[in-house]
Amino acid sequence: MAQHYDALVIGAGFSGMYQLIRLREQGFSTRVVEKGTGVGGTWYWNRYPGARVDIESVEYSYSFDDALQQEWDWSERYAAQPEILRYAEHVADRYDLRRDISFETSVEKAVWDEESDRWTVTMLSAEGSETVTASYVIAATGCLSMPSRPHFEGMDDFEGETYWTSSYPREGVDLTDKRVAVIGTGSSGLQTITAIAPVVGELTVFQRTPSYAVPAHNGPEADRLREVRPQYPAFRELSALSPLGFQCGEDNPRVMMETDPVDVRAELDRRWAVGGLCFNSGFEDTLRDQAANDLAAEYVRDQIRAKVKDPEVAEKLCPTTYPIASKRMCVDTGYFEVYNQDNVSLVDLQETPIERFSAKGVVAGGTEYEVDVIILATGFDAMTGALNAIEFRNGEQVLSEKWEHGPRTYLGLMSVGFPNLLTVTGPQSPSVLSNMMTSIEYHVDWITRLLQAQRAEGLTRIEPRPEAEDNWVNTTNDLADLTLMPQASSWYMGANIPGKQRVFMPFIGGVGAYKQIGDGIATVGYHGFDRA
Ligand code: NA7
Repeated sequence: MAQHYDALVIGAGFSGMYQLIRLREQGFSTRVVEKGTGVGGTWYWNRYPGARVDIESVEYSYSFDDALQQEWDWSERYAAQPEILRYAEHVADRYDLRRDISFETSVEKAVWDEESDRWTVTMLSAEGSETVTASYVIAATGCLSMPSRPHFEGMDDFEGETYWTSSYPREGVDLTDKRVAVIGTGSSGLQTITAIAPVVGELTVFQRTPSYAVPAHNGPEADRLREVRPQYPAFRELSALSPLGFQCGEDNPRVMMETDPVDVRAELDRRWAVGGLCFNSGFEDTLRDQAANDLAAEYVRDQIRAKVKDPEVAEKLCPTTYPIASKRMCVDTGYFEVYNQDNVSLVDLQETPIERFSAKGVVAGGTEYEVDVIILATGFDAMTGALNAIEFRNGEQVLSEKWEHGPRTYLGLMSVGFPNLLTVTGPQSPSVLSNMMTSIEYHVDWITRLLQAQRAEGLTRIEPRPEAEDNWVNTTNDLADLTLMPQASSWYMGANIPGKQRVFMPFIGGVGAYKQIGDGIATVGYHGFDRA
């Protein structure tokens, strides 16, 4: 007989770990399955040089246990990957999580059994294949966990070393004095470039699309911790009700196009000086009015022009082809200044696309760039990639096939036809448009409350109603269409993956509004769901 669990959780990142803590507390038998050898999810895999969070450390951490937030010291305003991974490991130790986690194991398939209201889950590890059953499957699979690895002609011919940022070697790579190429200039690329520029011999950056980046003004976090700690619970409550799941001082955002230009400039200056992703939160029309967006975008371009000495290089680094914030903005720690170094050069792939890799390097626009190492920072099949990689099957229906033309969910938590399958920070929830920690905690708490309600009422099955799902899909699309977001070829739109349906995937109505909807639905007995 296959081992049975109340819940099977896929993934031991921050979602899966917290889900295990909550379900255990409530006495649900739970097993977590994790591909890696340790906890931490994103922070376990992404070990490239300079990897760093883009939300302030005091916000990007668990809030569920005041003792935990009182005892953990963050050293920097924006913690680096090793510190965040240490935090994840600390949490795993503190709550003794590892005993319920199967590491180096991947879920291949989950099949719904209509008779028993259970999922039969097949997983694979070095020991072979194992089948278990679970009343609920909770996919804590992460939004940026399925790397996108484009193929370049001649890749295998390259005689140097090739690394992907999403699976960078644990032990690091000695790049001292080497000739290094970096392909990709999203967050991962920017952070890698900034970190390695001081040590490499030569650095050639291959840029297809430049990024808008706001300075982090990173530094010690001790003062901020001293200020926040005494009032942490109240601080977290504000974050949970804020638009982004972290605080940006946007209680009364103004309309940029109705504000005196001198005041607009002063507000942008003030936010630039503070740094970070709150840059856009001073005005509520930045993301919906092209004219306002243009002003904010030009402000950032002027900052880039001021930082980069060579005007031609500066222009190439200036994003012009998409609205500011319609692609995830970057938070940098001296990125643009890197181009003032003599050993750093920029190849604009819009002018000279990559033709192929050669034995000696990268060929673009007829020029062969000879390098020792190529680092690829080409992004992820975001939001749906990791979910679609698992065969979730109910009879003839498979989730990835249902989602062929874009994800369809109710609240980003469940999808019609797949009872008792829940997704933490799934598509059509705020997820990647928010502080992931806030959104993770909200979803995990919501799911835990649901499972308690099911048990208390003697119910064994829950599934959204088709009309609830239709309404939610329409709501998320309509909200996105009120903004400039759909204009960009972003991973929010699935546009970075050839053949992927172009549709805006996250819920853009804000974390606070989403929480009110989710709480309301639960409070009235899970409106829009069929339960039995
Ligand atoms: P991103 O933001 O998707 O960046 C990927 C970068 O790689 C981006 O500049 C892409 O250019 C570039 N790219 C992708 N494919 C190619 C090919 N074939 N040739 C050249 N360049 C390519 O991923 P990141 O890992 O940097 O960041 C993901 C998130 O993690 C980030 O937003 C933070 O939230 C943390 P493109 O823009 O598609 O033209």
